[in-house]
Parts: sequence; structure tokens; C-alpha cells
Amino acid sequence: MHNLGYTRSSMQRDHILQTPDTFVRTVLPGMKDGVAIVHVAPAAGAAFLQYTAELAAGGTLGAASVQRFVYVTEGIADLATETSFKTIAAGGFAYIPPGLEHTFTAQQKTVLAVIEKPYEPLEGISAPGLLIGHEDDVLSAALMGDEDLQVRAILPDDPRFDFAVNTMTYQPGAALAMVEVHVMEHGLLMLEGGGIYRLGDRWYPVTAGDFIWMAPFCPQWFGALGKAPAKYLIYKDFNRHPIG
Ligand code: UGY
Ligand code: MN
Repeated sequence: MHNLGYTRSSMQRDHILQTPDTFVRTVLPGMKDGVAIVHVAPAAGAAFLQYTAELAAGGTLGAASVQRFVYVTEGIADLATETSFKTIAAGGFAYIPPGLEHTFTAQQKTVLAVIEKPYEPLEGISAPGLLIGHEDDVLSAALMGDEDLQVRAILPDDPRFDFAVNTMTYQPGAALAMVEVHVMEHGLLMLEGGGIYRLGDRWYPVTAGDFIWMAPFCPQWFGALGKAPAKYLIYKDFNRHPIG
């Protein structure tokens, strides 16, 4: 059913809102019995790649050419490397360092949020190793003293990582205390609830399932609406000098 050409999706110089009605599914090399929805890529001006991998039972996601972060949004996946095997359920995540051969295999229909980015080494500091965990085991902290806005740093605060991935959970009515304008870019996946996102000079209604890309310095603000909390998974480049 078409919608007379209407969509909330919007592509602007400094941001993209991509809503599920505009998702186009494709197969990436190394995938079997699965499809990928590419949310943002260097082709759009981002320095990273983010996609959703939808795997059927038994479907696989093969190795990446660069470092990779995976968050299981739905289902269960087995992550196998040459020396390890771990089952990751929804809310679980894995950081896979550059060059580590690995395969994700879905035990059932499984949805993965995947982020890939060439690693930026830091002089005198070794690259991080394989890290597997679950969001529930990560400490939650109030953002700028607001108990109604909780942040979980999924990747540890460690200069070896050149990016951060957080979950942010807003109680209904909670909002960012300020309009942020910063050098880091963001990839954001709305996991639960919704609200209003300010991006650049526009305000968008957003809801679970939406994806947002924010370019460096894109003005950004969010306020949660509705009767249930709003939650998103957010990527940002981190721990590196902006000039390289
Ligand atoms: O970490 C952040 O920059 C985060 N507060 N940004 C955002 O939620 N748009
Ligand atoms: Mn931000």
C-alpha cells in the first residue's frame, strides 16, 4: 500500500531520519539467509557504516573488513571465533577488533544492530580485544543529574576504543537539558517509545524502529513523549583528536 509519496524520512546535509516505511533490504557479502538495511554509510558523508541485519534461523553474518560492534535487538545469536564461542541474547553485545575472523549464527529469527568503522590507532596504545557483554550488566548513570534520563556506556570508557555506544532511556517527559552541537557524529536507533527530535533547524516526531544520523555539529535535542519510556542506542566517534 503506497502512502501518496508521504514519509517522515528526511535526508538533509547534516542529518538523516530514516523510517521503516523507507527501508530497502539488501544482501551484504558474507551474509547467508539474512538481509541488511543500510542506515548510513560513507556514501552519505558518515565516517562509519551502520546497518540492521535481519537473520532467519540458521542465518549468518560473516566477518568484517574493519572493527565491528553488534547489539542484539531481537532473538539469539551465536558468536564464533577461532578460539571462542558465545551465545548472545537480546540486549547483549559484542565488540570485535579489526581482523578477527568471526561468524554470527542466528538460533532463531534474530535482528542485529551492526556498526563498522576503520580503527584509528592511538600512538602507544594497543587496540582493544574481543569484548562480549550484556546491557543489563552495565551500570546506569543519570545524565547531568537528571534521574529520568539514564545512560549506559555499553563500551567501556577506555582510550583504546575509538568510538562509544550508549543506550539512553528517557522517562516520559524527560528531555536533553540542552541543544547539543558537537564535533562527534551519531548513529541512533530508536529501540522503544518515541518523542520529538530536533535535528538542525527541524523538529521530527520519532518512534521505535526509526534511525537517525547526525553529522558533526548537527544541532540536536530530544524530548520523550507518551506514557512509556523512550530508549535509543547511540553511536559516537570518541577518544580521538579531531584533526587525526
Ligand atoms: O552522547 C551524546 O552526545 C548524546 N547526549 N547525544 C544525543 O542524545 N543526541
Ligand atoms: Mn550528542
